[in-house]
Amino acid sequence: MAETAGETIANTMADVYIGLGSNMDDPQDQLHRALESLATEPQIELVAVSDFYQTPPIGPSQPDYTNAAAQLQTSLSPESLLDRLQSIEQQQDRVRTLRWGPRTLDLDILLFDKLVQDTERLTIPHPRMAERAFVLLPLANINPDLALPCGKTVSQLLANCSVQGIVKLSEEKH
Ligand code: A4P
Ligand code: MG
Repeated sequence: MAETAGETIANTMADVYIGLGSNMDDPQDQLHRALESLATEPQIELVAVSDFYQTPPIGPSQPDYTNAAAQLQTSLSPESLLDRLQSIEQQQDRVRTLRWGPRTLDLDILLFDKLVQDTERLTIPHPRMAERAFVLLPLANINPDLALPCGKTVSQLLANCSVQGIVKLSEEKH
């Protein structure tokens, strides 16, 4: 809550975590470009970025991914944030063919405050995040004590995941 001219107004900024992934056309550069786009979006403040990780693909046979996570503050609704993320994916030539197939850029909303929602377009928390080391390891790099709406922390969930084959690529945190 903030005070202005004796009036109390609600703080409408949400604390959001997103997952970034790429396994085509210079994945590390794809993630850097996406982060630059996010940083210049109105109504989005980039708060923290994890290190980058090389991760074995889950799904059909395809090249390894580069994965990372970012913490944002935003006044956008979840649906408007998804619109912005999908337009950044389009700017970077994302073509949707095979489910879980290779992609230049995937931007997923992982957590949006403590929101739990399951609509046709948007499921929050991201439905598969709790069992995926390629999501949890970057998140733990930002904040291992971050709690999901289920009450478990990122580090507790990570303890039940295999991190085999995952390699830290670079120190990106800022
Ligand atoms: N959608 C629903 N909830 C969300 C959300 N929380 N965030 C809908 C973003 N989108 C959400 O997504 C399909 C639809 O999901 C969207 O139109 C949106 O309305 P998409 O990005 O077009 O397709 P996708 O990413 O192929 O589908 P999906 O099911 O989200 O895939 P995943 O689960 O993200 O898996 N292996 C490694 N190592 N690293 C990876 O990053 N990624 C995937 C994709 C597979 N294997 C991987 C990785
Ligand atoms: Mg996706």
